[in-house]
Amino acid sequence: MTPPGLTGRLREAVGDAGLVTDPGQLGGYLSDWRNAWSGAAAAVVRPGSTDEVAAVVRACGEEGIAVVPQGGNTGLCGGAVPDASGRQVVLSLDRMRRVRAVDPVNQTITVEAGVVLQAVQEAAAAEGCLFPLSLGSEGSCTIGGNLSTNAGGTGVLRYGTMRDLTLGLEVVLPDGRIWNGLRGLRKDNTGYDLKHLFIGAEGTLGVVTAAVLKLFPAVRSRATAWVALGSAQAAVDLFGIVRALCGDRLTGFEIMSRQSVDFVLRHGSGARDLFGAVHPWYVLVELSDTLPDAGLDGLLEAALAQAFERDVAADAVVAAGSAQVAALWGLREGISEAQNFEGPSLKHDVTVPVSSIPGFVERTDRALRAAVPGIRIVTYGHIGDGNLHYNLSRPVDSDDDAFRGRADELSRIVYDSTSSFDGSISAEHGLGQAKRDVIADYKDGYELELMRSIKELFDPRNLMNPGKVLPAR
Ligand code: FAD
Ligand code: 2HG
Ligand code: ZN
Repeated sequence: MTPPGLTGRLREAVGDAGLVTDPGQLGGYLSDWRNAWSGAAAAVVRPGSTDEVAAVVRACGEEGIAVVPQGGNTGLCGGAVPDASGRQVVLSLDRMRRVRAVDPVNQTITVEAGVVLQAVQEAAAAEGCLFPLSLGSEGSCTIGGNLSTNAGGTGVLRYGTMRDLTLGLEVVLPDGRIWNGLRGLRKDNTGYDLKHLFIGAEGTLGVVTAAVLKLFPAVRSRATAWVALGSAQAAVDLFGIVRALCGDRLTGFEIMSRQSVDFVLRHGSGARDLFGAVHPWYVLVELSDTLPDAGLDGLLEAALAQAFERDVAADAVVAAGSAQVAALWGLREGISEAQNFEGPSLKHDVTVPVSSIPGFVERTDRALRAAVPGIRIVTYGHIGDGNLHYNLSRPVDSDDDAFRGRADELSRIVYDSTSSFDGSISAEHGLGQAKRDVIADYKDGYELELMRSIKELFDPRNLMNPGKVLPAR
């Protein structure tokens, strides 16, 4: 039961503007965008400042109520969704949308946690700088969510993950105290680097309220190619060729199986195939440079010429103009949404060493096809980081529920295979509630015990996003 005084205390903390009570507005906070997870809540609060966040966390702590931090709610493993008890409070950062400072000389930007990623990119661009994190969900996801999932995306190859892009944090701890670690320093060796504990913690150690992020010089030229390939091995070989020739200018290297592209061609508006023939695999390669006229098309063509000479590439097109660049990225970024039209998507977000990708794909595909003849394997992702979204859709003309019923068994096949290649079962989306139990079978027990000790140190009463990340005991 919700403590009787809770609503009054929360209203005191955030005012009427920060308390959501209208049942019509609550729904969006209680389930994820795919409706894969849903829950109930004692209240949804939307604090407008760090002090208000602290007041909410303190009030909840005193009433023994758990807090579920939420950003754009675009996460893919149920981390921002409350449980079904109706006793948790959802704390949305969606009113904390201030860019506090941009410092082009220090190459930093200080933003509140609820700022949408695209708004950070735009604020950086307005100062002639680049904030390089780039995700398909960038129009809705927030910096707090990006930090808490250590988001990756399509620029990791050149710029790293959110962890690499962060210099400082401000966090409200589970006891309501505010840790101000908003330092914009590139060097700071004064003991343990606490910010790294909160990055990737999926809201289980505290509520991130603001961050100092790294900026980079603006990109002034790009070249983008779409390459058809006969095998996953050819994609890895192409990666080696382009990287050796283009070095740091290689900023994106994304793979898509034909099955993935087929879904976008079927469901994406205006999507069209680029080549006359059908190929098993495609790669999107992107080069970028800070010089306006860096000769990138020529460089990319030289790399592709080598790939053709070595029989690595089957066909290729270098985009001519921004409309074609957008169309190529549309084919890539449209996969996640397009798969939803084909029945339940069993999502797996794995990494293995890049050199193991061909072996992983071959072995895992074989095992899955033996288990479910006709299964549609939707493999795509950030192959330059060794990160595959190895998603599954049911066979055509088969039953959604029957496929859902086999989800654990099929995920087990994918994860066992990942593990046999020394990989990780979550490359960038996190564990949330989706993988919090299965991780116990794939992570060293001592490592999990250390994680539990950290959780207990910060949150001894288990009131900060409980039921996420750590396996149930
Ligand atoms: P939410 O979904 O709201 O929350 C995610 C987790 O962070 C939850 O555990 C939540 O409790 C916690 N959290 C949120 N805000 C805070 C805070 N202020 N303090 C503490 N904890 C907090 N992810 C990638 O990494 N790479 C991709 O390429 C990528 N592409 C995507 C494409 C699409 C189409 C979609 C829908 C999602 C994609 N994602 C990707 C997943 C998702 O967008 C990211 O994980 C994103 O970083 C989540 O941000 P959010 O604000 O929506 O977080
Ligand atoms: C991407 O890279 C995202 O497109 C989403 O990480 C992956 O929906 C997915 O499985
Ligand atoms: Zn991804």
